[in-house]
Amino acid sequence: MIVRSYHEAKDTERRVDSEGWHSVRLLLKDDGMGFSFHITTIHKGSELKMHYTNHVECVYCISGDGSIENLATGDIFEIRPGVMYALDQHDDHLLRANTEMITACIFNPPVTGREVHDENGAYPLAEKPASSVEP
Ligand code: 9YT
Repeated sequence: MIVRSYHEAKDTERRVDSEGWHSVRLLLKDDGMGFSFHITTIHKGSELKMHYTNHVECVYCISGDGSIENLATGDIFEIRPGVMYALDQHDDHLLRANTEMITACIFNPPVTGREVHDENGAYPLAEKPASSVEP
């Protein structure tokens, strides 16, 4: 069993800061769960373009409000406490925070710890999937 406190983890290297957000990663690849689990705070007024081409992610809004735009379709959804979105199609998206927004996020495959977005708004894969290994 793994038990961790956000309040303790937030002052360790589990906290990652980047432009417009910070995140406390409570479960990582090394924990062997098959997913990672993060409490991510989006700073007020941030507009984050993200495109997780290597991961699927779901996000649950705990507090704050904003919106998510699906950049493939132009659809915009309001985000407020109790709303979940799942990027099941590796959806290219824009997240806007009207206020500070606190979210719980799950990534599959799990992140390893220090990832921040690359120029395309993606995180690299920790390792290539078995199907892409060259003979
Ligand atoms: C809500 C959101 O954008 N989540 C992304 C995950 C977060 N940036 C992290 O922990 O890397």
